Amino acid sequence: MASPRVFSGIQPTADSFHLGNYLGAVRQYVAMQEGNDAFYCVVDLHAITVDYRPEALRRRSRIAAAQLFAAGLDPERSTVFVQSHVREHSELAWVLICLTGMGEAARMTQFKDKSARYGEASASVGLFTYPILQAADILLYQADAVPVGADQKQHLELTRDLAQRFNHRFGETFTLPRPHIVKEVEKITDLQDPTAKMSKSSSSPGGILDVLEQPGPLRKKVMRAVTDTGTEVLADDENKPGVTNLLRIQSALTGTPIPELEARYAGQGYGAFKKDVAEVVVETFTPIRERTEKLLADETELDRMLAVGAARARAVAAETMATVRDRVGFLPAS
Ligand code: AQP
Repeated sequence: MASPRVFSGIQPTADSFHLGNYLGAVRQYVAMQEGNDAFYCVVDLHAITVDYRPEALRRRSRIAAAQLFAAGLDPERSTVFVQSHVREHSELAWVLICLTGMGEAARMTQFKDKSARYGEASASVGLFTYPILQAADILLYQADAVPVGADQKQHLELTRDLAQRFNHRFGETFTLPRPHIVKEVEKITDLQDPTAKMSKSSSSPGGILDVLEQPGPLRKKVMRAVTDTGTEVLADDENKPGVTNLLRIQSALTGTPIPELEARYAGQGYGAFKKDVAEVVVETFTPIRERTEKLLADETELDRMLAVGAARARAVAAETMATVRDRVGFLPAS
């Protein structure tokens, strides 16, 4: 029997991934290359839905790909590629756009949040249709599972709805994907605003821990993370969101259950606890940063690795798209 198919995408919208991207997504990508046929994509078409500069996009796409390999994706086992190298993403998106209701698209909360942030009048139609392109990304590869953070739940529901609608109208074509969300790390929060998601576009510099950041600033940010006026290291989302976020981070990075951490720091206050969290973040990120720098030093080789990924991805995408073209009634091109 064929291995289950896994697909996920990550945006090249910053000069580094952050701890939320790493724990919520990238670390799951690495784990899921075992026993699955895994496809991971740097989604540059998604990155142009908001304001950007072409040179920065090119640089960030390479940085994103390098971080994926540096975090542990093995090009022999995983297909790692850049979205714009596979034309079928845009083509399938158009077909799915024509199956999506305006009201359905307008309900997407990420669009509402982002358009409010950038100013509704200047939000692009691309930002509005972003979740439909995401559905196309996933469905092209007939993915069974999609590792993502909690913020992507609603987009995955739309993806399933569109797959079902297409299958119902044109005949069984798409696999219905399920989100793979790891509860403990589904929403890593901002260190300065521990009820908000840690985010590339909305976190302040003090609130975000970047994978490619140097140890000094990483330590400083963890030590300055907002906690509360108490002294107890206890998980309590309601009353201690900052401490709870740090406990989740330490637990995920060390594999130590939270109750064990609570017992370890009982009566010690926040200082010793934060120091240990900072150390484990630095220990995790340093080798990834060093490997990323090495990969970025040889762009020709990095581009070659991405070309291999794109060729593998294209083969799968072309097969799905040929079926779709036929099912929806397009004439054969030859
Ligand atoms: N704080 C987070 N906790 C857990 N998972 C997270 N993800 C993002 N933030 C957190 C997951 O990372 C993957 C890639 O995200 P993305 O780059 O495609 O876009 P995003 O979700 O929009 O991430 P950001 O940082 O918040 O970017 P901006 O600010 O540009 O919107 C996804 O699987 C996401 O769930």
